[in-house]
Amino acid sequence: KIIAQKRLEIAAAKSEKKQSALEKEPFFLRKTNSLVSALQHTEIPGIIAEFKRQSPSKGIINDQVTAEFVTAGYKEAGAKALSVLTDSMFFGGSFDDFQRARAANPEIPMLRKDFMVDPYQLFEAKALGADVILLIAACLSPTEVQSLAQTAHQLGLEVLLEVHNLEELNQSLCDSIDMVGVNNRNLKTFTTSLDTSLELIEHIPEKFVKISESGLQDPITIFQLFQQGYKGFLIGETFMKTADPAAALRT
Ligand code: IGP
Repeated sequence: KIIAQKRLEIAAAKSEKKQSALEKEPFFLRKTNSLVSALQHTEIPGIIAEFKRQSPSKGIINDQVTAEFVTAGYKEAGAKALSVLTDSMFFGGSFDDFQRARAANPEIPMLRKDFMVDPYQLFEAKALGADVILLIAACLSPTEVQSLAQTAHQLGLEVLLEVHNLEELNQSLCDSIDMVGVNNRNLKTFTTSLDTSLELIEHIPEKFVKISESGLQDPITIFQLFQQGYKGFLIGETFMKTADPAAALRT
């Protein structure tokens, strides 16, 4: 359902703005900030703090705060990177949120969080000022993963491959991936289990930076996963459900 919706959105976007027009936007040639470098040799868990207004599982999480306020606060509180949703239909995100967050934080790696299914979206990501894009193994064939990852690299974007299980990992992992994100949220039931991260880590080759995603709430768990080899921790709801998300990161 999500993918069908994306295809419609992309077709509309393409007729409004050609790829060649995206290439002329001011941010398109900007030098990106590397998330791999920010996480690779970190001696403390790297928090990737997410700006997420709503989700299919929780409905509205927070509609009282702006992207620039929250993300500037996240950075100030020590986040290593930011993730901003650009999907509007399911997550209430927007390009405007992303651009405001980028403008407020020029120097931090930023992930465009969306369902990427077409190379056009990679050009969009670059024009928005993104540094990293997400490829979700559950939504793409292994060939699509590979070709989108290659195009992303040609544009200077880093690639985070998201997997939920061993099958997705084994099928979709390829050399054009920079980082592997293990999503603890089961896409069918929406429940989260840290066992997913604990079980998959040993199957991810050394050279990929590893990130644990979703359902992370307490520092003890994060340190436990860090000891197992995860460098990055993608956290949205725990912060966003509070009135001051950045304050929640600080504590
Ligand atoms: C953040 P949480 O449970 O901390 O809010 O999760 C992030 O992992 C989650 O938003 C996410 C997501 C996604 C959202 C992971 N993969 C793909 C949209 C699309």
